[in-house]
Amino acid sequence: MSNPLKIILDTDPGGDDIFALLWIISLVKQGLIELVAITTAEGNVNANTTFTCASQVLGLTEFAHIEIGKGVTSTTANSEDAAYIHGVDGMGGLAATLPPGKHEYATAPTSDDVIIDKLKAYPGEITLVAIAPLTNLAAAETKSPGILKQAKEIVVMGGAFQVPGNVTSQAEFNIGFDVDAAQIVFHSRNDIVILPLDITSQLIFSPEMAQEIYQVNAHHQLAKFILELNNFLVETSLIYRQTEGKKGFLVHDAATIAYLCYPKTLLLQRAKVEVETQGKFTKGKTIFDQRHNAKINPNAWVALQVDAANLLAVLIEDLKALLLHYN
Ligand SMILES: [Ca+2]
Repeated sequence: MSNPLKIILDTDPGGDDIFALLWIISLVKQGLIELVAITTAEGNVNANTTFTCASQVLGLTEFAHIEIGKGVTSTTANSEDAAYIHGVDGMGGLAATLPPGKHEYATAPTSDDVIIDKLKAYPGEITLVAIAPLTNLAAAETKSPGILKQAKEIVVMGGAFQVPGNVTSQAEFNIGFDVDAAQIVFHSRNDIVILPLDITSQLIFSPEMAQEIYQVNAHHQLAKFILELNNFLVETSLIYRQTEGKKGFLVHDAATIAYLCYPKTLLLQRAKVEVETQGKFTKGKTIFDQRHNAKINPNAWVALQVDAANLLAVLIEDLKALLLHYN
């Protein structure tokens, strides 16, 4: 068996972030992934809250030994957070039901420093999984130019190309939150992998799926957490019209893990992606030229098709496998 894939998860938990993290932890338990560190970011909720949320979920899953960075505060970000979807604690009010996190925010390193240190320690080996606004990655690149080229690969959940945005009619949340950071990251190398709303808006995780996972080990606190988090997210997703009226919530961030471990569920296209950083009506829009003209200098691989049923099926099976580990 080959060595496990080294990952840094850059995240702003956030409900779908938590599902992506639990998927990673299942794959760690299966020997396929090594979680090197978590770098939390401002986004869905503020930096202190995303840090605390990540720490509590790591505690719940017996992974409290994993290092957590605290989010860089962006000077250019100008968007509202998404507490209306995820709850003010980033997890639907469930923070109070979990043991307190073991990580200390005041003394934690900042996320950009964690990214720089780890990429220098393992050049070419670490995959950066970026499921938050790209503030931390851009800060690392600005502080240490060229550092992002030291990642094995950078996999981003963000953008919207042939579908509407979700924070404005044009902009997806992670890109729209910090447009300048996104533009820096997209120009840092020529093989950024982008999982946009085009495919993640098809990933509707339903209450029945949560129930199926819960039943595997209903007595474990993690099972109840998954069920209750799902219930909360389903409700807010319906209120804010995220799922075309279907009962469920969108596990956007989990698409990154599917790309890494179940690539057959996705079809990607080479493209030169730009972020609209100025537009009066279109700020935060992600763009590539879709005309049939010859073009050169692509910087990205963009997923535009997904086998959603298959992706959700493997996510469910891996979360069931995770719960069985705690028997
Ligand atoms: Ca996220």
